[in-house]
Amino acid sequence: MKLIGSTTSPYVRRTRLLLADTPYEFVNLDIYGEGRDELRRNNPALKIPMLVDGDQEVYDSRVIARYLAQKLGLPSMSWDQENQLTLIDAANDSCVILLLSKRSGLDIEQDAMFYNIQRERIMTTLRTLAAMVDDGQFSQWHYPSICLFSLIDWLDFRSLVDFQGIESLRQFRDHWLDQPMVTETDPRQ
Ligand SMILES: N[C@@H](CCC(=O)N[C@@H](CS)C(=O)NCC(=O)O)C(=O)O
Repeated sequence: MKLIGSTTSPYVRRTRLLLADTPYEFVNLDIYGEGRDELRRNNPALKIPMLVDGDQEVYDSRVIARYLAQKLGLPSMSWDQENQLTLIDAANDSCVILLLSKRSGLDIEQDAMFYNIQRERIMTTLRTLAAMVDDGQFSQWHYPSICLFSLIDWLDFRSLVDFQGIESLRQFRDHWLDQPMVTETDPRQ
């Protein structure tokens, strides 16, 4: 299997953590720079991660996780876990939008509907996820925990949110730092 991604993407990191015990080839692309042509050749959606397993291409981390669960016999997710993943992805997508806006020289603090709804979504999803952490819903190292860990560590790395009031998310991140492949996939390296 070949995983195409980058070392900084939280969506790629979740897949790398899921594959911690599985041999595969990792292709690290700079998707906004010299790796963009290779990305264009591999995925018309122009997003990472994508997985290539023999003749089968799989786009999108969520679909890759389903593919791997089937292939490797990993546990499937409950509907509540699917909802957790939807909240994590919603926060993650809005934060990617903020990061790309910042890199484009746009003022993400401006009082404009587009940015107001991103900030509101980030706040509501992260508060809900922090409450779920407090409730013990992420007390095992399963795929939803892997995804939440990758998001929170990336938000911290990019300094994208203020953790005041949602400190349990950082505590959750700190709790899982010793898991396999966490150090090797640290985006700060
Ligand atoms: N739903 C996708 C989201 C993937 C995603 O947004 N990846 C970012 C990198 S963190 C990306 O490729 N962004 C490129 C772009 O938005 O142009 C997944 O779960 O794989």
